Amino acid sequence: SPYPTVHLPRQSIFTYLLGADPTSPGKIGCYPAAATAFIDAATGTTLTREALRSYALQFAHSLISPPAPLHNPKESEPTLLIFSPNSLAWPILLLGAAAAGYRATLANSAYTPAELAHQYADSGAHLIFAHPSLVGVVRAMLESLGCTEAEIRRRVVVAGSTWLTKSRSEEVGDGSPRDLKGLLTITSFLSRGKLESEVPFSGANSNTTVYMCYSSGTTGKPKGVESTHYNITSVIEILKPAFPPLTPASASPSEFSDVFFGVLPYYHIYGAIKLLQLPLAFGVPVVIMPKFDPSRFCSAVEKYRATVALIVPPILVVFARDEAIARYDLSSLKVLFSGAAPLGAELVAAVTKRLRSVGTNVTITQGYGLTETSPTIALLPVEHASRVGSAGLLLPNLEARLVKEEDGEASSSSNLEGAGELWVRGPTVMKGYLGDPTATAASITPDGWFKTGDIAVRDGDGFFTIVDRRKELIKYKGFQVPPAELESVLLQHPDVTDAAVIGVDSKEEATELPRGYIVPSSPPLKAEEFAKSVQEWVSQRVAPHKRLRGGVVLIDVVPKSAAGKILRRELRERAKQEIGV
Ligand code: 4UV
Repeated sequence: SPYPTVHLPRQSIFTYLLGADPTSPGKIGCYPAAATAFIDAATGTTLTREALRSYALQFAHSLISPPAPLHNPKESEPTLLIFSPNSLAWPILLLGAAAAGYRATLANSAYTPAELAHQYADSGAHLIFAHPSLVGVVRAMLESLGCTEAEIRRRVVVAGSTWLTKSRSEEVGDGSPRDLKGLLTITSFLSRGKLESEVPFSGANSNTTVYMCYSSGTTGKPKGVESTHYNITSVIEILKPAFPPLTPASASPSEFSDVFFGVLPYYHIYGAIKLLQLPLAFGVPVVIMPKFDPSRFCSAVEKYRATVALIVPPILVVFARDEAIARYDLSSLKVLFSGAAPLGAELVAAVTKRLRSVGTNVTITQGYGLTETSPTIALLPVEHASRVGSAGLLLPNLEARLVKEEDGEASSSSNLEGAGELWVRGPTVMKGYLGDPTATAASITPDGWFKTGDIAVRDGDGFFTIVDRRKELIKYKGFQVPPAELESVLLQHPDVTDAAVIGVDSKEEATELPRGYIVPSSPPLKAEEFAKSVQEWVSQRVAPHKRLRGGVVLIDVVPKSAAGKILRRELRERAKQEIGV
């Protein structure tokens, strides 16, 4: 990295973000206790730093000594699963879990019962904190695993945020009374006391796992990414030098401060870090909104005078076209930070021009990272935003190599010239994939290099650009779509004998679309109708971001290597011809 090395603390994320120093009363984590930390855009309810700390310690207390009907993990690693759209409950649950010494696994709120079952079973979660609107999915999942009603009641807590917002108007629904019946709510869960501070934590504990987001990595199904306290506190420290200077909130809400805003989901590491923990570390308030809607987004920017918005490229597509842009005062916006997928130069130019035309002088820039690297690896500093398309400079304390395919893994000749697979080493590389030493060994070398599966180039000034992906992963609007998962769904179709799934580019939506290639068990009479029916069949079985929006194509045989590996590159070439790109 071109940046000077920074000092990295060995603290729990709870102390790092919300520590109370007896020598500076009135401050929490070096900012005023009364300063606003989170704002719910739908209701205007705010959570100060003090309230967040207090609720988190209450939550930690309840986790350590759960009420009688709830499951209390005694032997294995205490783990909870959070299944919720963005809400004010998230920072309380995440930081409270950390204060209690729990691991938290964060599940995509669009998951079907089957998808959730994989993460629930794989993570070994003892308790599930579910948003009321998602309790039906949780029930169906637990029932599919053979849980009785009594067991469901011992494992599930209903965790919306109406107890904080004092209003029933959750943007995402309240859940059906039948699903909620008999379950403990977060309010009763929290009502019995509070820890004074987090459970004892020493520097050695900083290598314990605190979060487990799920990522398919370079191949296969989603795996639990073990992120440690040290990974998370380190990523925030190394991001600091690359971030533009920000004005923290004071104790008086009327004074100017920077304001973060975005709809990045908190179950994804990009949102959990950049839109939750990083702003807390910077003392900057965050406006929360669970779903992207152009008018609501613009109206919230106007109302809360948001200065920094965190986004993914498809949101820029909307910005380039939607008339809401012109209806609201967006002049407070200074920076749009994109990430999670490639950012096109034409799109940046179009949105910059459009926003300027409505009086908003905004800089669009981007970061690059992976769940496995906690997540940010590189960031394009705002002052270099004219290098559109570049993922920016390697963050401090990180090392990188660009490994050429022909060099093989053991090569020592890999350097930073030319295109190669980006390998990184440093304090933010995950501990490993939960319970999967084989996958861990395949992605982290014995001397600590993590293989991103992305192909990058680096220019003479040290700026990296991601040019391709070697791994099989598909990204739909920034969300991971593991082809292996869709292939196993397709193989369950009674009339499909073999299947392969790849991503095809949609310039229009600034995303990839999953496209299925299937071998029918017998030639169908109407090929097109059959393909459509299979596409529909998959849609009914997977979360919306995994639908085969790129189409389903019938083929005679799935191209495979001698070892039986799907030759995705051949299919990608074929798709280019079929689609004409
Ligand atoms: O594991 P994951 O789902 O993780 C992410 C993390 C995203 C970011 C983005 C900017 C940040 O500043 C940040 O802190 C976190 O998406 O998917 C990882 C894969 O997504 C692609 C790439 O293929 C990764 O291996 N990807 C992520 N960011 C970019 C990207 C990017 N800026 N440009 C191109 N591809």
